[in-house]
Amino acid sequence: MPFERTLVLLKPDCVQRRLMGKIISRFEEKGFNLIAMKMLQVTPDLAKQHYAEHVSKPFYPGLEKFITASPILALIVEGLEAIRVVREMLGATSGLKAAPGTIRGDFSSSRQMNLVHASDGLEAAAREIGLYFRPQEIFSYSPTLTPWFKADDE
Ligand code: FUP
Repeated sequence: MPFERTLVLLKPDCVQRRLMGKIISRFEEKGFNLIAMKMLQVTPDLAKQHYAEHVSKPFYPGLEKFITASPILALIVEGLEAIRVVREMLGATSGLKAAPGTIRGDFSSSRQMNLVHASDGLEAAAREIGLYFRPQEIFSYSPTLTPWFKADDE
């Protein structure tokens, strides 16, 4: 099973609503490793790079205004099949459609203010990690509890 890294952003609504701790706890409790973390203010330029596929869409101006409005917390989450599993933990894009039990399903009732971003594939994860972190800001370590979260051959 692939051991992957994925970029997670706790968006401005998450920081403002004081939900960072709760959401970080979900990833920790699941057994993922947090290997990088940084608070930053997204600039319009970074927003355009991050959301390159959406820049020409009608909803983009509102999305840029939202994502640049207040600081965010960027994280790198690492673990087995982290890209797929973290996306599933987030739930559907809109908090109104996301299943109960998912982060968006439990805490969001909006399509734009959906609290969290996570990379949607290997290529996106590599690109997005590069946008937010320099190599020296990423920590490779083996948490001592690892043998209690997965078998050696997993
Ligand atoms: P996701 O992969 O679930 O984060 O969602 P998308 O890549 O489809 O969309 C990126 C962000 O644009 C979402 F977080 C929410 C926002 N968005 C809108 O604000 N309006 C829309 O109509 C669609 C997406």
